[in-house]
Amino acid sequence: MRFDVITLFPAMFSAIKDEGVIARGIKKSLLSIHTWQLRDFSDNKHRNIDDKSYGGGAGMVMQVEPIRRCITEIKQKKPNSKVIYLSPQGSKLTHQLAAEISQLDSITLLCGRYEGVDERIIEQDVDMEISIGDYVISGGELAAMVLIDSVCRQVPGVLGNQDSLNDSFADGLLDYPHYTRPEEIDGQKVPEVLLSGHQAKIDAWRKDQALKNTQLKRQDLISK
Ligand code: 4GN
Repeated sequence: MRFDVITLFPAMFSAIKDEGVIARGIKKSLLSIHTWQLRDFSDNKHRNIDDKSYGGGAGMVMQVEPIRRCITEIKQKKPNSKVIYLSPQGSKLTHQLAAEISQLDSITLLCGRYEGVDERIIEQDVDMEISIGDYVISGGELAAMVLIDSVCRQVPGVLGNQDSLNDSFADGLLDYPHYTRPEEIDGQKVPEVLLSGHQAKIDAWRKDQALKNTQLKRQDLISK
């Protein structure tokens, strides 16, 4: 799967490209992440890509032309790339939506700064507007990285033996509790059943814990 990212801060993406699960996916040629410096698509010597907002008010708006030129260049390589804009106005990113996106071959992520992009980009160039949650952050980059990470976990081969099937939310429930050595610390014991070696019992306990966890912490997930 290929990601093309349009951003004013390409260096931020070293956070996911250089280490961890995504870096390994890149090494295995299952993933690639290409960043595009939007300023390279400016038409003036100052490399400006933004201008004042029509109607007034504080803050700058990202202009149509540089973004459209950049998308055109990406689509010369990947004509079917789906363009996603990260914004608080988007549909909420869920495990399910990440799974659907992971089926695509190529996506382009547009990262906004300032007051965001000219609305005509959203109308004509953007296929999907996605939000990572009901809060505002200073730029679309961190949101794009959250999306890339959640999508890449579900690309076959990126995690060892399909570990994402065990992720929280994969079955609509929260996770069960996890324990490792030592068996006892400061009087706190690992639940007996996990030491029993009886896998069916362990599976049943984990299922029950996941359900209880969800009931206790996220009643809204049960109601759905
Ligand atoms: C996305 C972008 C929050 C999200 C963002 C989100 C940059 N904040 N909830 N900040 O997914 C206005 C235009 C804010 C760019 C945008």
